[in-house]
Parts: sequence; C-alpha cells; structure tokens
Amino acid sequence: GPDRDVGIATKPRTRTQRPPMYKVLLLNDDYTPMEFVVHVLERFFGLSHAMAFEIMLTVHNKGVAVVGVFSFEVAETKVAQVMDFARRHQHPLQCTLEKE
Ligand code: TYC
Repeated sequence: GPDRDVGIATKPRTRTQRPPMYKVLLLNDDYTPMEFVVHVLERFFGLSHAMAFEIMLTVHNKGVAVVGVFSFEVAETKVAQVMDFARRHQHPLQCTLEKE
C-alpha cells in the first residue's frame, strides 16, 4: 500500500558508562634538578628520554604539565610513587592528580 515504511532502521542508543579518568600533573619548583625530573618521568611513566625531557621543559617553562591520564587507582599510585621518590631524595618536587 502507500504507507510502507521506507525509513532507515536505527539502533536505540544507550548511554555508555565510562570510568572517570584522572590527569597526573607535575608542578615546577626552583630546586629540583632537571635531570631528576627527567629520571622520574622515565622511571614512573615509561616515557622515552626525549619525551621526558620535553615534558620536564614544559613544566619548567609553564609551571605545570599533564604527565598522563589514568584510572583513579593508577593515577593515585603514580602520584604516591613520585612523591615518595622525591621525598627520599630530599627534592621538593610536587605531583598531584585532577579529575578530567
Ligand atoms: N625548575 C627546576 C630547575 O630549574 C626544574 C624543574 C622542572 C623542577 C620540572 C620541577 O616539575 C619540575 N632546576
């Protein structure tokens, strides 16, 4: 008949639940040696020397930079590892996390 359905079938979309992600931020200071920061970025974030050096310089020049984005549990662990390592070496390096 004249009322046949000629539309395009569409799947009803359900809202996808994504886990919240957290940015790990590194903060600049006047005392932590540049080489120490580069080492931290290589050791705890698996960055290449070139990427670690680039991020260190961004923090040095801009005051702060995102080092990576992780689940809460992983972000929290990275922050704790960096803060502990810096404290043990008596550097004032600060690392924190922020919900995306
Ligand atoms: N500003 C430091 C210096 O001149 C280097 C530095 C870079 C410190 C990054 C902390 O997160 C940091 N020695």
